[in-house]
Amino acid sequence: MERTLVLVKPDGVERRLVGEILSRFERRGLRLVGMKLVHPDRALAERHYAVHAGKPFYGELVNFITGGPVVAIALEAEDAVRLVRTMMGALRPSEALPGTIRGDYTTDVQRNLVHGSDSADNAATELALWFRPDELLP
Ligand code: IDP
Ligand code: MG
Repeated sequence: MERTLVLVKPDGVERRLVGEILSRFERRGLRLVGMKLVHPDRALAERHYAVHAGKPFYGELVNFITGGPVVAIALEAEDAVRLVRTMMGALRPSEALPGTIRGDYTTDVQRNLVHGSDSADNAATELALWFRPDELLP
């Protein structure tokens, strides 16, 4: 079993899509092992997106992700990291297939509703960033 971090980004909360997004993962059969509504400060956002520091979209990205509350969700499944990435859909809107979260609900490369960890190592790091150990089910 593997765990991964999903964030419903501020646009998803604003658009009242939290339930819809969580529901897709639940129906698929992933196990919910942690969840919280949090308005991230800049320090948390900068750590979360540290890998993108220096890229042209980084400043705007940190502004966006700190612009409102997000829902942090910890999910468990076999191959959870890749499974979630597949269900999220591609970054480029023209490549996000119908049936994926991005492919069904957004055409915006930045305001794209969801974050999902992109490797097992990053999942572990990100889960530790967003959740205390006692906030996750054993
Ligand atoms: P991912 O979310 O599919 O893993 P990343 O390349 O890790 O994509 O980028 C992180 C986030 O940064 C994206 O989800 C999106 O919100 C934002 N982003 C990425 N590339 C661009 C861009 O070219 N313009 C604006 N925002 C971008
Ligand atoms: Mg990424």
